[in-house]
Amino acid sequence: MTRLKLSIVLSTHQAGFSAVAFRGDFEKNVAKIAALGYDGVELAIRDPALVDGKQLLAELTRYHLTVPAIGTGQAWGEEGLSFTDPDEHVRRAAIQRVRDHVPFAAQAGAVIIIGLLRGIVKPGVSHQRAYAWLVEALRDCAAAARPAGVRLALEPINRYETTLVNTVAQGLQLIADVGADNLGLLLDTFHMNIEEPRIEDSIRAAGERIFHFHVADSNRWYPGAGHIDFASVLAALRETGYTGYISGEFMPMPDADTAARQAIAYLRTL
Ligand code: LER
Ligand code: MN
Repeated sequence: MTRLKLSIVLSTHQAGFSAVAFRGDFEKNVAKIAALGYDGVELAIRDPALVDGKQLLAELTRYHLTVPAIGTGQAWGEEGLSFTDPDEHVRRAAIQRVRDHVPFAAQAGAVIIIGLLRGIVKPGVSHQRAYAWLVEALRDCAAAARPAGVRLALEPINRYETTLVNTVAQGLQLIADVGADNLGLLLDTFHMNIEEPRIEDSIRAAGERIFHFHVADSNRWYPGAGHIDFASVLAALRETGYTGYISGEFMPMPDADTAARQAIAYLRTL
């Protein structure tokens, strides 16, 4: 059996999001991640204008690390950008931000993650209206990414974080409504453990539309620290023919180094 390709989330700047495994001090963390045996880093980038993509890639290449995915959620968390804000300027800025990620994503060979950047249904906005904005925005972003060969991965996120697209079934419906072949799903075991009746069945349903995969245990600690059956979940993922990365996105508990070490030690046993 081929070895799982493992990556871990790393932010290029300080960020508030607690599931980011390593924060700050980029080079030191890259060295640590490589030494632990990870194959890649998933970069959380608030604004690509703030990073030197060439330099980033050169540094990662030195450590033989790839970049399977780029996380965009900090633009929501720190700037309030979203595809579904009632203010058209905010929606436009969110779309532009995804377009801005395309050149570096193409260079890195990374998928662009659409997580919380899609937003939530804001007060005074109907679900239908928000959903229509979301479809429009994804069409725009997918069309901008396609010529560069870049794919977008929409992440179903649990009900406590968003009211738009919580389940895999809703994600697949959205993909059908958008109608773009470079739009797929990012599945996250933490969210699936809350929303899906059976995680393995949802993985099978998503099949070839799985463009990226996040792992955290039921308590959002590193895999192995909670009660998700990762042997069964990853077997279902393999059955779909998925050859991408398994990316660790969990809380830095009890501390970031221990979590990163425990995660890879556990996942390598599967
Ligand atoms: C991002 O990948 C994610 O899983 C969200 O829960 C961020 O809040
Ligand atoms: Mn996630």
